[in-house]
Amino acid sequence: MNIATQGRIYSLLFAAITLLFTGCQGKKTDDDSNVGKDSLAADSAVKKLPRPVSEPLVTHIYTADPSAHVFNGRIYIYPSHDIESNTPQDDEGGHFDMKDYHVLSMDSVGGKVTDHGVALDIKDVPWAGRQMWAPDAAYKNGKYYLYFPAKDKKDVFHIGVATSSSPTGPFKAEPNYIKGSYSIDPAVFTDTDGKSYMYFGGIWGGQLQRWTNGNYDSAGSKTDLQKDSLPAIGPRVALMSSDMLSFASPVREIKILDPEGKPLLGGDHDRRFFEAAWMHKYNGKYYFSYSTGDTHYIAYATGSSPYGPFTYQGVILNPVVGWTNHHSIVEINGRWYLFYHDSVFSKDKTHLRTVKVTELKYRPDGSIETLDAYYK
Ligand code: FUB
Repeated sequence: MNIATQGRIYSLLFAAITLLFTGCQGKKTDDDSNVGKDSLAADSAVKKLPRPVSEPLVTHIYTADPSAHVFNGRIYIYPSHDIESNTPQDDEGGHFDMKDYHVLSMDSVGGKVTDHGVALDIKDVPWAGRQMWAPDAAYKNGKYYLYFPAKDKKDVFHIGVATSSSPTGPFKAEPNYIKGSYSIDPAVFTDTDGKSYMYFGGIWGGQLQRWTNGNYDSAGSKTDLQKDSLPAIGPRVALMSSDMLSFASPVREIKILDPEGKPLLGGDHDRRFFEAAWMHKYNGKYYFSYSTGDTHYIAYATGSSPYGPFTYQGVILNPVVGWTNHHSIVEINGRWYLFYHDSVFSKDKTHLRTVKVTELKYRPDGSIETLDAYYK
């Protein structure tokens, strides 16, 4: 089944389920917004949507794929900047045709959110052709680094890096993408020993299934390996160089195991990795979290090394309105938060999303409570 068909079926199912909810659309938080006005006018559809537990951080632009960090005591969010585009919807997400990044910031969760404007534009990235997807950021050596996937001029995804002296940019892109990088959704994690790692990859439109031999196979599958009884494709990890501009190790595939120690299989769509990697550390343990894509969960797996293997533990966030589910997890003043997105604000235009935040809770045994983005 292709991504568009899956998306339509999922939207229909979700609409049916949400008829059971009596809630109404969350109110807009920004009266100056021009975004979503047309879609909000269709009131009957609005009533079918579940009532969100969180409001969008901003509504004057569409934002998605939030990577949140605390730098110098302030919260910075590095999202994708979703736009309406003329690119027709296709099986590989061509309609996610984003062209720049904005940085958002706030001094506390619930505080005023500032949009710092365009931090990097695709026209200033020499190697990039189209589709600036989910970014991340890091700080080291007095510099801020913006990591971002984009398709090169041959339509192959790679991961680029851009630098700035400020967390809000503007960022200056390196002339070429990171050598050895491929696919999408970089997440850069700096461990307590100062070493930084990039986690990345995404199947289907993210092209990870076309890199099984270390080279891009343009004739490869549009979805996955199509071998359901074999181990699923794993996300990738590489050690970052000390200047944060390149990989200092070969790219490694990460193993995600079931609780019996067996690799999750390609057919296990409820649990296998799809895209949207994130890494955080809690009580000395490594928590690798990710989206299951076509089953729409944010799931997590834990391990004792940044390279894995990681053992599947459960779901952090149940499916949200829209096809994609993407997140980041960050500690802010001793509490933990999940940044995520959904398409409630644009209703079922799944490529137009808004970024949200909610608190995340650990149980005493270190497991994470499953969150719902909507009131029941
Ligand atoms: O925003 C474009 C893509 O959609 C991201 O790279 C994926 O993680 C999914 O959210």
